Amino acid sequence: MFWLPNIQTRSTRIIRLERVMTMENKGLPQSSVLRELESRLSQDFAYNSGRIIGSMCTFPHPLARKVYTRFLDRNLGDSGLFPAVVKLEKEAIHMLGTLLSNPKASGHIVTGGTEANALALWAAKKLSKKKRCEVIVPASAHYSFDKAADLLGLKIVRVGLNSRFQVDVEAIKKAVNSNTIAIVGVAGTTGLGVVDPISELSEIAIEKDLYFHVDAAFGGFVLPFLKELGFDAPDFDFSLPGVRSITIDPHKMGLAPIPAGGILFRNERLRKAVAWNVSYLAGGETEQATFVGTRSGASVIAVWALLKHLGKVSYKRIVRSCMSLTRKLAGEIQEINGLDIVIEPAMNIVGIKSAVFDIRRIAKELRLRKWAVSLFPNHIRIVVMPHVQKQHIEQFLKDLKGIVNKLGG
Ligand code: 0PR
Repeated sequence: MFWLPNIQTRSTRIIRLERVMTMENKGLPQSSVLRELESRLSQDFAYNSGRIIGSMCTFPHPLARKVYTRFLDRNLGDSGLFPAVVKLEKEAIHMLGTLLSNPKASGHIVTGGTEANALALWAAKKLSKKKRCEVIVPASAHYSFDKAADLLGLKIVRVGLNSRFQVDVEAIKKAVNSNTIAIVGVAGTTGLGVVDPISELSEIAIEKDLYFHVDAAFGGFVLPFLKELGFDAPDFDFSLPGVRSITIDPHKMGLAPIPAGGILFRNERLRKAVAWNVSYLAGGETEQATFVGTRSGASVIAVWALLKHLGKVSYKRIVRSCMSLTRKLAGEIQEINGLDIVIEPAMNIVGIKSAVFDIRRIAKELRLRKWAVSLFPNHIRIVVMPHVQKQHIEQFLKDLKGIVNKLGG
């Protein structure tokens, strides 16, 4: 069932539902299409308002926007037509691999973390000789693993967390059985930005000869820089010998335009597990190792451009400023009567909980005040992305205090 609001244009003409829903016979002038889009889309949330504080995406960097629009016809689904883009993708993967302690990593810029995680499980399945395949994931793992398992005919086994919201290593060991093909660790959980004990999981994977995938969709562009900034950031990447693949998403903290996820395999052999030959395209024998066929070369070019332009120094500066606001936010929430943080933030994600108020009620009040937050079963998630500035955090805290006063009184 579709629902579209009636929109009052400048001439106060009401665009009727049927009119909006049908294709024009004689097309409308560009100017009126653009006017209508401006008017309708202005109703959405905008990153630059600072009101989107529960999302892992942000406004793409101006260079990425420029590059993306300039090269938006490039299609990596037909690599023979665009060998220069293929080369840029290899270079981008090489740069990401180097960031993740493995310049020899092989992989692709894909549609997002969902595709990246699914490709990792696909590789694990294809490399395994087992009939009934099980994959062990933390209870905190993103739902993309459930989607992938459904598609690939795998059984997902979710195991519990310890008091620091990391996966319980002993529970993982217990869950391993003869059907297990892979384990997953998360470096920056969706709900709280927690990093699982990746080095311990790496050891288990080696000992039991299991495929080990690390989901650093969010943390991949945070942890390497935190470490260099002197924060206490644990090892999570290819420096740990059991890690076979990593998800790292440029369209989250990498500031790239959507769609840009990243899947990196430890070596070319692993990537080849999901590669398909395509015989008939302009390049002659070509190969695809992604779920999608036709895919955005512009995304890849934008990621390459950002890695080259921002370099480690600028990404570090961005992470430092997000972290300083995160600490301010976390500190001040603890000062508000009846509210607390779930755990000291390991990255720029804060979980707000309450032992006094119904957290859903607080989230509802925040939404009424036009704050776009995410609501998890026991906490509100705030993600301090680069578009979130000090004044936004201050206004948010003011509103939060107002809500607590209202509900408390
Ligand atoms: N892995 C982790 C750890 C994630 O947090 C996410 C998504 C994914 C994988 C899947 O990534 P894609 O969404 O790129 O496929 N995390 C965000 C979330 O679920 C996705 C998101 C981003 C949602 C921006 C809303 C939003 O406004 O919260």
